[in-house]
Amino acid sequence: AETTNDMDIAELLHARSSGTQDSPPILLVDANQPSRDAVLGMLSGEFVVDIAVEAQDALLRAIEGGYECILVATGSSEFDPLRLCAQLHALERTRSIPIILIASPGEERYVLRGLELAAHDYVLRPVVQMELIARIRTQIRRKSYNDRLRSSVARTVEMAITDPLTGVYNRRYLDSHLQSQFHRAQARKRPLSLMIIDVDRFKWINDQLGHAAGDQVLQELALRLQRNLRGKDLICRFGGEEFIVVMPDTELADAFKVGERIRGQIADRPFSLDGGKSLQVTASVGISGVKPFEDSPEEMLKRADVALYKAKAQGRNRVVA
Ligand code: GH3
Ligand code: MG
Ligand code: MG
Ligand code: MG
Repeated sequence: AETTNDMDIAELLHARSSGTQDSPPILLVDANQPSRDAVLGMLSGEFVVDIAVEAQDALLRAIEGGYECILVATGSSEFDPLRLCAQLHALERTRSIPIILIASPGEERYVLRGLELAAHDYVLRPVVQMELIARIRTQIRRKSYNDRLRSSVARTVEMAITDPLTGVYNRRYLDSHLQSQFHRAQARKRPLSLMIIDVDRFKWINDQLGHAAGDQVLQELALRLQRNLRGKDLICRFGGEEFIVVMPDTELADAFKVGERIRGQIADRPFSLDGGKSLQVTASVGISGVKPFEDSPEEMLKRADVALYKAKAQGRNRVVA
């Protein structure tokens, strides 16, 4: 993981010093034809320029156009440039596109408000070709750097909280998630349940069929869990062949039903292994619910573990709450 990170950073630094695409697409929003044609003439050959003459069209194009930069010209009665800037900033899809205002002398206060709202830079009329091109290029470079930084950070965070074998969350993430769900449940007096799922005789699977077969069982199990739980339930691989599911807004009795359904989803259909082989797998499930006022995430985990131990002692392939 360390090396991947280092490579990402090297890549970032490289992206910063070298250029990006040859003619990046940009959007020019200007309701005034002479002013529009003048700017268009300055930029042709440098950039691929699309045009919008009013705000609604500009928004639609900005959402779909994949633009590297948007130029918004003031001085039309057709639309309010600052309102457009605010809208572009409010939309997830367009937020990261840099905006450059094209304004007239005397509009400095207006431009300042635009910079506070969402615009990244501005030029004053009469527009100087070299300056406008340089400012656009600077914004495009900055955007490319930010985009790469953001996706690199997202990848790093994802790696830190994901179990590489199964793709579900890892124990580190469970700890922080369970803490916050626990406090949320207590503060709002909402139920919260926790389920531990442990594969029965997993050591036998590993010893008899090999570690790779064991890994396939874990992957398939993670898939079956993902398919049979709600989006707000959090699935995590807690250790070897143990999975934990955190179920917000779920009473113990309902969690028990979920546990039964999952136990069935595992036991009722054989797991497929490499080479067309298949394997009957069962799991035991231990469940606990939050106890208001006198409880902690650690206590919840402990109670679920005790329940799991009972399920094993009673013969496995069962749910105990
Ligand atoms: P029980 O029914 O009591 O749960 O029996 P069990 O064999 O499942 O329990 P035990 O805890 O004794 O064995 C778990 C085994 O899981 C031990 C270890 O070899 C194996 N294991 C742990 N992590 C992994 C992994 O990432 N991949 C594979 N294939 N096996 C693992
Ligand atoms: Mg065990
Ligand atoms: Mg086991
Ligand atoms: Mg175990």
